[in-house]
Amino acid sequence: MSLLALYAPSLRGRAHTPALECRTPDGALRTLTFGELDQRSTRLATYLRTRGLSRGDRLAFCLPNRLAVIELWIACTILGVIVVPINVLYKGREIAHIIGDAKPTAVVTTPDRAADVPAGTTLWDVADLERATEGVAGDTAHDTAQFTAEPCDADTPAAIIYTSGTTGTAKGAVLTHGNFAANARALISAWGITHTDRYLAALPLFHVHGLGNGIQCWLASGCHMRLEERFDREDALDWFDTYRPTLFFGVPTIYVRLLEAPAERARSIGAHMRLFVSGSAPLPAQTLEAFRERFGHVILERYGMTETLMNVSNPLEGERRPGSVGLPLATTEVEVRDAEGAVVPDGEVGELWVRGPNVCHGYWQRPDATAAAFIDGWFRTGDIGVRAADGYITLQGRRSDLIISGGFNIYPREIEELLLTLPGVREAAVTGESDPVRGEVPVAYVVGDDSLDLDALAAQVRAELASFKLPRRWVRLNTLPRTALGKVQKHLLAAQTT
Ligand code: MCA
Ligand code: AMP
Repeated sequence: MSLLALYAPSLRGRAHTPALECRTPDGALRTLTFGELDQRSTRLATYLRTRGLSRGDRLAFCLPNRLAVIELWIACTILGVIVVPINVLYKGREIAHIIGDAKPTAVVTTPDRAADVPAGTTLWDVADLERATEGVAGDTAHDTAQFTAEPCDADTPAAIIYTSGTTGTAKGAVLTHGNFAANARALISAWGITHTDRYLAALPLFHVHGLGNGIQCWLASGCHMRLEERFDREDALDWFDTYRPTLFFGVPTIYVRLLEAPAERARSIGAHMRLFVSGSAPLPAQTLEAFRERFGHVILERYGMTETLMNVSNPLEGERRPGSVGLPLATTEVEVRDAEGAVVPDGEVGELWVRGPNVCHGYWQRPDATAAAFIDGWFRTGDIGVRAADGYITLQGRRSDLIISGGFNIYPREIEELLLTLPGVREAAVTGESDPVRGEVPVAYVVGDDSLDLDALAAQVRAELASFKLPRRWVRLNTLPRTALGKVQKHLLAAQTT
């Protein structure tokens, strides 16, 4: 089994077709065909096997976007090894939790990140893997001619991707090859993706938006991809001008940034684009409208989750309704249910339950969490929404107090639990405050004793949490507003300043 066979029929007969362009370390662009990608990934798989990896093992990576991430993904697929992506912005305790839970054989990263990885973890320098992939390691054991791949079927786990629940502790959603394939098929069909598309990839590959939608749609359609290390508002317009993509996936913050484009440039970009897709966080109707005016495109908004990949999407043809995430994708069923699990009539608010080949089977070694989330084959999303009589679904919030900032998820409970361990803090509550660019940002309300120093507290938190989780505002209070039962009334916090 090779890349070309894995993604047949989209890649069959396309060994000499350009597959992607990406940056070399010195910033130049490098182009690879599907055949070259195939050979390189097989060489990497051969090398990984010599390092002891075999079917069912986990291999984590903590890397910004680069060619090696894609080749690692393909090599692991060939070997039946389960990939564990780690957000590059994570710090020690966040990484330690994932490693302690998934127990990967090794973490592939760059040496500068070694200090963030807990002592005792096996680290593999990505540069070594890259040398092996290039075939310059000089080790005959990397002879790909001898290589036999592991057969992988739809139920074979492909990745464990960590996502938090109301507990604030991240759980690993086990996504299978069948989940990724079903998701890619549904999106390719819904969004009309073909081998003639040119996909500009700037979303991080450690989340399912970039990995599950981006990489899988690229391979399963055989289109062309330009991979960038990360979205950069200074460079993004140049990428659009020079690469001339037809397809782009972004989070709302990215679209807010793109609105900075001068009118003429935006029009010219719009002229060669076919489709802009947004997801991971609510796209404000004003952003949708401003973007339509500037770029001449109505952004297509869709809705998904790590556990389910994509569920609902506005249509390619037909109304893309502002504020709505659209209609269920072809192979996904979506129901709106009440607290007792009964389906509610159209127009009434409830929790979205989903079922389909895109939905994961459960959480890594968490039968309790799996049992709580899955009922009779349906997955309870925790998202609250309403279905209109014509089927369009509008999200209205979540059961938990998730904050989404720039498309990254923040669970207040995680920050609150950390604050309570720090000197001088007696009580802490974290809420989201709306922000014109990021959508939401976290704000911390703290009750402390005399020793509490908010500046020192902020510095300690900075050392422990990914930058996007850092509270943007700190408020010191004498008490937190609580109900008679002692539950913090978070909705009253915004009105409190001292
Ligand atoms: C942000 N930063 C990063 C990255 N993204 N650093 C390294 N690599 C990244 N990929 C850091 C910056 O260093 C900076 O840190 C801070 O974030 C803000 O960066 P800035 O340059 O001001 O960026 P921006 O113009 O505000 O844009 C931020 C962004 C980023 C590019 C939109 O938030 C982003 O990539 N979001 C996408 C998240 C995503 O893929 N979510 C999908 C989750 P400092 O503050 O220290 O200076 S999957 C999901 O939700 C479901 C399944 C779904 O439906 O898709
Ligand atoms: P994650 O935990 O990263 O899988 O994030 C999934 C969550 O992102 C969903 O449960 C939703 O709450 C949110 N989300 C994804 N897409 C959208 C969207 N288009 N609009 C609003 N929220 C979204």
